[in-house]
Amino acid sequence: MKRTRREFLKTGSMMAAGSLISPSIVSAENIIQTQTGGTLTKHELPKLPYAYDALEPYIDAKTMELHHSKHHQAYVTGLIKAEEELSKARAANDFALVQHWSRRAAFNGGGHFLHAMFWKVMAPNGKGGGGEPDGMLLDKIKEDFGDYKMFMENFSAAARDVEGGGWALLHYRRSDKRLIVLQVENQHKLSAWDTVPVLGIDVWEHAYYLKYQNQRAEYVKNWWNVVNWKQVADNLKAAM
Ligand code: MN3
Repeated sequence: MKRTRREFLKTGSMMAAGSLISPSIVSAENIIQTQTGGTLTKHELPKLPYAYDALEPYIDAKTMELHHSKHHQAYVTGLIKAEEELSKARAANDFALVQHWSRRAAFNGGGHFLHAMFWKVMAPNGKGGGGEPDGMLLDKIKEDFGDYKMFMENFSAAARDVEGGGWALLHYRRSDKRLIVLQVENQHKLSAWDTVPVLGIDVWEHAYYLKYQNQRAEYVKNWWNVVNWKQVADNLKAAM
C-alpha cells in the first residue's frame, strides 16, 4: 500500500516536472510519515527561477525579495502548520478546531500554489518575459476572447478591480474546454471548481506597494512586460 502510494507520487511529480505545470509542489522525498499515523507533505519554498532584481524596472528587487522570502515563505509555513494540526486532530479524534485549521489550510495552500505559479509565469523582459502569446495559446485566446487585446483588457480590469488583497487569474476550465478570467480574493475566495489556473497576477499590496504605492493600475500595466508566455502555454497544454 505504502509502496503503491510512493510510486504514484513519484509518477505524479515526474509528470509535473515534465509538463512544467505551475508549482512542482510535491515530490516523493517530501512525503513524511507522521507520529500519529498517515503522511504529510513537507512543503517547501520553491527557488525563484531568476534573481530578485531580474524583473526590474517593472518589479523592483526589494519587493521581489520580501515577497518571495517572507510572504511566500509564510504561506508555506502556515500550510505545514495547518496540515499538522489536522493530522493531530485525526489522531486524537478531537475536531473542535477543524473549521479553523481547514480555513488556514485553504488560505495558506492557496497562497503557496498561486505564488509558486506566479514566479514561473514571469521572466525578465526580453529574456522570456513580455511580448505577446503565439501558437496554440494565441489561437485559444482568440477562440475564447475574440483577440489578444480583448483578453488583456478583461484580465487587466479584473486585476485592477479586485477588492482588497487578491489575484486575477486566467483559468482553463475542463468541462467546456475554455479559458476564463476570474478574480480571487485573498488566496482562495471566488475560486471556481473544474478549473486550472494557467496565468495569474498577484495584486495584494505587498506585490507592488514599495514601487507603485496606490497605483495598482500602473503595476498591472507594467506587469505585462514580464509575462512568460512560453510558461503560460506549457501550463495550458498540461491542463488540457
Ligand atoms: Mn503575494
